[in-house]
Parts: sequence; C-alpha cells; structure tokens
Amino acid sequence: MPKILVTRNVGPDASSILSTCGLEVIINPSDAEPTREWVLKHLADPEVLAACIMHSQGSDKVDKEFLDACNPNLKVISTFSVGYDHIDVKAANAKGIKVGHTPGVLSDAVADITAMLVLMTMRRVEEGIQLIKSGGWPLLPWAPFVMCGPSIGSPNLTIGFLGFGRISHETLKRLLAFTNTSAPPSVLYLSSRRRENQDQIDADFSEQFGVSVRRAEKEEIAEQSDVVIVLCDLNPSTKDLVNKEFLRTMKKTAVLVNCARGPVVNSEDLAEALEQGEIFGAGLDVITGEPNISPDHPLVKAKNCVVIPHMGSGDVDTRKKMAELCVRNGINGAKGEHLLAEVKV
Ligand code: 8YV
Repeated sequence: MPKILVTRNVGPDASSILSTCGLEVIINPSDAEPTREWVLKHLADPEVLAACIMHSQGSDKVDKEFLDACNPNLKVISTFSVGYDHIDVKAANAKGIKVGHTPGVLSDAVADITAMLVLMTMRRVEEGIQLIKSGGWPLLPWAPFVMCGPSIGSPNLTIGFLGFGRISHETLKRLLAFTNTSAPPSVLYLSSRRRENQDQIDADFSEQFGVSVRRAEKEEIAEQSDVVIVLCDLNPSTKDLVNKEFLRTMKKTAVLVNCARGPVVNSEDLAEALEQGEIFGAGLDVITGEPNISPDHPLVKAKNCVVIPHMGSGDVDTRKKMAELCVRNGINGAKGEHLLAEVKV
C-alpha cells in the first residue's frame, strides 16, 4: 500500500485528513525530533511516496544524504514551513521529486511577532525584564528619561525592509497603527524579486496605506532607516546581508529586527555593534546556530537585544493551517496531483 511519511505529530485536524487519505501513514507520534536514522530508514521504503518534514537543520534537513536515501518512487517532499533553505530544491527536482511549502497562512502570525519585536526593542523591554528579574528596580534612580527608547510615533520615521513580500506587507500594516499619522513614515525596501508592474504595485501600496513606499539599495536602507526589518529568504545572496559595514552605516538610534533566518545577519558583527552602541538595539526571532544557543551567547547576554526561539508562526490557528497545508501538499503529491503550494526555483 502507498505510504506517506510524517516526521512529527501534526495535531488532530491534520491527522484526521491523513487518516482518510487512502495512504498508509507512518508518523513519528511524539513532538520530539525523530532520529536521522528513523527518517532515512523510512525514506528508503519503496512504498513511501510522500515525506512531510519540518523546518529543521537536524533530522529533516534535505541534503545529499537525505536525497540519496529516498527511494526512487518518492514524489514529493512537503515542508511544514514557508522557508525552504533547508532543502536542496534543485537536487530534489532533478530526481523528479516536487517540493511543497506553506506560504500565506503564516503571514499574519509572523507579522504580529515582528511588530512586537520592533516595539520591544525600541522600548527596551528586554532591559526592563532583566531589571525586574535581577531585583535591580528598587536601585534604579528614576528620572524622566531613564529607560526611554526612540519613539515609534516620531514624525517622518523611515522603516527599511530587507525583503518585501507578504509578511513585510502585513508587518507594515501593523506598524502603521503606531506611527505618526500627520507625518507618516517612509518605507524603503530591498527585494530581489521585481515584477513587471512593480512601480504601479508600489504606487498602489503607497496610496492604500498613505505612506511612501520605494525600492532602494541596501546602503540607503542602512543609512536612512530608524527601523530595519529583515524578512527575506536565506540564499547565497542574502547570507550576511547585515554585516559590519551595514551596521556601521545604520543610525545609532536605529533598531534591527530579524524574523527571517539567522544567517542573514552576521551574529559576531551584530554583537559588536550592540556592544559599541553602533545601533540602539536588536530583536531576533531567529539566530545563526539555533537551536543550540547557550545562555552565554553574546546576543543573548546583550541587554539591548531581545532573542526569542523562532516562534514567529507559533499561534495555534496558524500552526493548524500550516499542518493542514503541509499534509495536503504531501497527499496531493503522492497521488500525482498538483500541490496546493509548490516551491519553484
Ligand atoms: C516555522 C518558519 O516556525 O515557515 C517558516 O519558514 O521558519 C516558521 O514558520 C518553522 O518552519 C516550523 O517548522
């Protein structure tokens, strides 16, 4: 009987879709990460036609070893993520394997966390929490400008986006609820995707939201922005996009938020910039080396840096939708039907 491999418990709703799909389901029942051996062993089973995997650099990483282990009948690898930097898509396609992912359904949740990190970083929330937890509050000599940060409501703020897709748009909509309405922000963005009618799209967006939206080079974004938000794909052209040079060009009062992938921002350069006061603060949902991040990591220790453990898409409704899309991509692929969302490179 044809089988579908699912590397993590996907919850009751997606499990009930799996139970009626006509494929035998091999599922790792726990939330714990399966061993690499467990994944590779099942991939080799010639009846496994689809593999639903997670975004993980561990047992689910789709590299040469993973693809070599796949039996020749495997038709689809479906990832529980919009990002696919853990998958060698070209190599999979070359073996006739389609790759599915989960775009769209998580844009709101990730935008919520991104906007939250912007506010937390500007308003020094990490420092405030550390002050309370260390018992330092009673010792803090209060004065009008103690524990203050830059104002999101300042007139004519500049918000820079590295990557300007669905999640960036949703983030901007949220931030506009906080920014100055009589002197609204300007938006600069860097994007490798340019549609034919891009100028019109930017003009429509500007009109709809009452802000100026313009494509810019990264140097201008670094120099002009009060808030820099990283929401681009990770690929060779975006690795270390935010490096020493970028950070030195940023305003000392500016903040950086990364909700994309850790390696887009160079961690050593960021730690140094935060330490030297080259930028005001940083908010990170992602960090190079995750999840193996020690409490002694310089970015974790920095009081002007909020680090959270890759929680962007983590609200219950969003994860249910991701699980459903992930298993439907797997089922469709196994049956030789169109995927609901296929990665095209
Ligand atoms: C998930 C993500 O937390 O979708 C992505 O690309 O990074 C996050 O939404 C992660 O993929 C869970 O597998």
